[in-house]
Amino acid sequence: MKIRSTLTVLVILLASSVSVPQSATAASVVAFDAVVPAPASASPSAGVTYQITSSTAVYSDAPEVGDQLARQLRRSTGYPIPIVTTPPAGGITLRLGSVSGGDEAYQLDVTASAITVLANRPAGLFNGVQTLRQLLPYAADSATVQPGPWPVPGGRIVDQPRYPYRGAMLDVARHFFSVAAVERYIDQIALYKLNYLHLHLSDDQGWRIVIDSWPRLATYGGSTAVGGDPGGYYTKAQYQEIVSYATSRNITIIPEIDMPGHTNAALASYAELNCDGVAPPLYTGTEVGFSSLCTSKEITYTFVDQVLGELAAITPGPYLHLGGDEASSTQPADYKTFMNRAQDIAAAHGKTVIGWHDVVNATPLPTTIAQYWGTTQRNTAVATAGRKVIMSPASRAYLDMKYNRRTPLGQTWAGTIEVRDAYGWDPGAYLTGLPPSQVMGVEGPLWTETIRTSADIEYMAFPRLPALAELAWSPYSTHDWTAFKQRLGAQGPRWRVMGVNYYHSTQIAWPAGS
Ligand code: NGO
Repeated sequence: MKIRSTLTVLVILLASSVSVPQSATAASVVAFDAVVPAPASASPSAGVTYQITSSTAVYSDAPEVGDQLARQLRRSTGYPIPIVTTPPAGGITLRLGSVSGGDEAYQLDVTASAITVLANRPAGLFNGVQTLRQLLPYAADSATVQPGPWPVPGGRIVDQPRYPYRGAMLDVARHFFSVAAVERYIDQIALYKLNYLHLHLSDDQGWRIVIDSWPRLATYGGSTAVGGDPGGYYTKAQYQEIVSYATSRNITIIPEIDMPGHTNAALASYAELNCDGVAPPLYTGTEVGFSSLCTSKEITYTFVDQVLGELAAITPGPYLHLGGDEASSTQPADYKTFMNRAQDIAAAHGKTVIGWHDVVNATPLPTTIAQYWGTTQRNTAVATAGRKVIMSPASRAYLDMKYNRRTPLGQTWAGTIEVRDAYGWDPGAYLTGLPPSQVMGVEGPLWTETIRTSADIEYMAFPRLPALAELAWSPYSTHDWTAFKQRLGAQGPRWRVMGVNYYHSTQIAWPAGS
C-alpha cells in the first residue's frame, strides 16, 4: 500500500513537472500561435475554423505564389484546387493591395468562409502563404495524398520582418552539393521566411562555378573536396537555375568568391596567380590561412575583374561576397591594397560588397557590409566601422558547430550550440557599441568540412536555423524561450512528413510521433 501511494505521488509529480506534448494527429487544427517565426501580431478568433474541401479554389494576384500553394495542396489533399481568375467566394484569395510594413509585410485573415492574404508586393504574399502552410495540419506538407480533414484556425495575422536580411549560407566548396540538394535546402529555408542564400563558391578545397575566361578553375580546381570526396562545379546554366528557383521562393542568391586567402584551388589551377609562378598541389585537408593570391601582380586584378564580371553578369541580386577572412598569409598592407581594389572592381560591376568582418582591416567602401563571425560580443573595429553588419556570431549562429560533445557531425572551435543557445541572443544588442540601426539582419552559415549529404545539412540546420529565422523576423518583444520551444516542437511532425532529418534536441517538447 505504502509503495503504491509513493508510486502514485511519483507519477503525479512526474506528470506535473514534465510538459506532456499535445498529441497532434495529422489532421488536427493547428494552434493559431504555432507559427515560426512568431508573427508581429496574431489575433485568433475563438472557435472559428476554415475547411479546405474538394471545392476550394485559389485566386492570386501573384500567379507564381498562387501556383505554388495550389500545387502543394493538390499533392497532399488530392483535391483539384483550381486556380481561378476572380477571387472565389469561399476560397483562398491572395491579393495585392495596401498593408503597412513594406514589401515583405502581409495580412492574413482566416474566417469560417474564406482565407485572404493581402500584401503590397508578391514577396509579402509569399510570406503570408508560408504562414498559412504552418496553420494547416502538418499532413498538408506531405508529398502524397492524405485523408484530411483540412481545418485552418480562424483569426487575423498582421506581420512584417524585423530585419531586411534573413539568411542562410551553404559552403559548397569544402563539399560539393548538387543543384537538387541546394534546391531542397531552398525549399526548407523558405518556409521560415529566410530571404537570402549565400553560396560559398570557392575555397582551398574546391572552386565550384564555371568562369569562361579561366576554365581550369572549375575543371581542375573543382575536381576535389575535403577528405578526397568527389568534387564538382556548377555550369553557368545550373547556377542560373538555382538563382531562378530561389527567386521564385523570395530568396536572393549571394555568391561568394573568397579572396585573397582561401584560394588554393585557384592557385593550383593557374601558376601565374602565385608570386613564385609555381602552382601548388590541390588540397583536401581542413587547415585555414595558408593560401594567398599574389597581391603584387597585375594579373591577379585581371583575374578578379574577370571572375567578378562573369559572376555579376549571372547574378541578378545586388550583392557579391568577397570573403576576405583569415588572410593570415597575406601581409596586412597587401591585404588592404588588395581588398580595396577588389571592392572597386565589384562596384564597377554594379554590385555592393559583403565581406567577412575582417574586411574592416582594409578601407571598406561606405556601402560595404561586414558579416560578423566573431566569438565574443566585443569587437570595437567592427562596431565602430560605421557600416551595416550582418550578424553571424560563430558561437550562436554557426550551424557547423556541434549541439553538444556527442553530436556526430560538426566542429567545436566556437563552442557547442544547443537550440537554446542559437535562440538566446538579441542580434540588435549583441555586439557592444554597434548602433542597433546598423544591424541589417542575421545569417546562419553552414560550413561543410564535416557535412557531406542533404541529411547532414538538415541535421545541423534543423532546428537551429528556424531559431535564427525567428531572431531575424520577429519583433524582439515576442522573444520567449518557453513559448518558442512549444512552437518549434510543433514543427517536428511537419519536418517528419517533409523528410527533413532534424536533430531531436531534448530541449524541445516534440509532439508524440515526431
Ligand atoms: C571560419 C572560417 C571558415 C571555416 C569555418 C568553420 C570563417 C568566416 N572562416 O569562418 O573557413 O570553414 O570557420 O567553422
